[in-house]
Amino acid sequence: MTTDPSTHTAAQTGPADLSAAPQDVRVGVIGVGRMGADHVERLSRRIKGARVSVLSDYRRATAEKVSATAPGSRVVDTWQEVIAAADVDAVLIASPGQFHREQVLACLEAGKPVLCEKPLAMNPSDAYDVVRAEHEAGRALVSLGFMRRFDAGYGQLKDALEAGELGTPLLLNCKHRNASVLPGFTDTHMVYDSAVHEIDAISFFLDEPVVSVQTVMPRSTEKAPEGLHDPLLFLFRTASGTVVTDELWVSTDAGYEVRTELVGSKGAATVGQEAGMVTTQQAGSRWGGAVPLDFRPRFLAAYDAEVQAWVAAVADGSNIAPRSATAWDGYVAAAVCEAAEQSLAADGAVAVTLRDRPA
Ligand code: ISE
Repeated sequence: MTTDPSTHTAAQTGPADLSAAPQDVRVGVIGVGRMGADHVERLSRRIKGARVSVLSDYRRATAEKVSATAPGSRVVDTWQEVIAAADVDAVLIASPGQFHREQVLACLEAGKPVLCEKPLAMNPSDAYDVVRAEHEAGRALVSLGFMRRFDAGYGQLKDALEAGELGTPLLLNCKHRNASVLPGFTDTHMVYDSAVHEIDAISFFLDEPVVSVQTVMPRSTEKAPEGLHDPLLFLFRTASGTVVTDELWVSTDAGYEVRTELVGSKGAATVGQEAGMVTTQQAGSRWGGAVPLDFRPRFLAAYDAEVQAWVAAVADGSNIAPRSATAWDGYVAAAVCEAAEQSLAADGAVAVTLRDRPA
């Protein structure tokens, strides 16, 4: 990766000199908190063919600090300036979810490819606005950051399904554990922030719509933060009758664990678990090796693969990498999340209805 330390100046705000067109994809990053800073680090150190040129965060001091780690980058005051910057070829959005719709729409307006962290929007109607805008723009520009699609285990399972090795999918059993969550995490975050990954896994593995979802509340662990129902169990049913279970527990106090088992008519396969004895949900847990503490080390390779594939797609003009989640996937996830959240208060399953997919 080429970087030019001489261009690093946090105070510089004007567009770069474009007379010598750089080969690297110049990425503008919006939001450099936990996930955004992680992406800046990977773009600056591990991703080939890209560099961070411009970044912003609502905390200017955070932006300056992160920019100092990314040679050649500069800080601007607003996310609008990131998108508009002449030295930004493509945008990576890692701001809080409630800003995603507006920021992705602005990228579409500017005609710039964008990789947006999940969720695409906080409700299906907002997510559909993005689907419609992209359709009207007439160009596929939106990739959505469901990084598990780039996890090696996920890829193997997808390959096995596509090759017919497992037969007809009957059940997909998912387990998702976090050691802890950030303060302020609510039941809504359980759905839109955490279970949303398994909801996208349904689109990824089964490639068919969810028709209903039931959210079940077991008794909560005493480790759960005040007011949070933890764990939760989700039961999804797809159009063809495959049932998906998702056990989600986000305050284990132990480690990070994501396990996925597909039960097919010809056999079952599990990914996310190393061979050997495995103990979890207790201090000193073992998962082949040490259990990672959060999703960043667990999915480091998946995030790297995701961002590398996106950069390659931007460079070759296709803009969206094979197997990447799209705006449509983001809309589907939001529609299923909405039903899952409604089911928290309902007695039984809630139906999911999807709008038409633009041709
Ligand atoms: C977080 O936002 C993520 O995306 C992680 O992958 C997930 O495991 C965690 O539950 C979420 O809070």
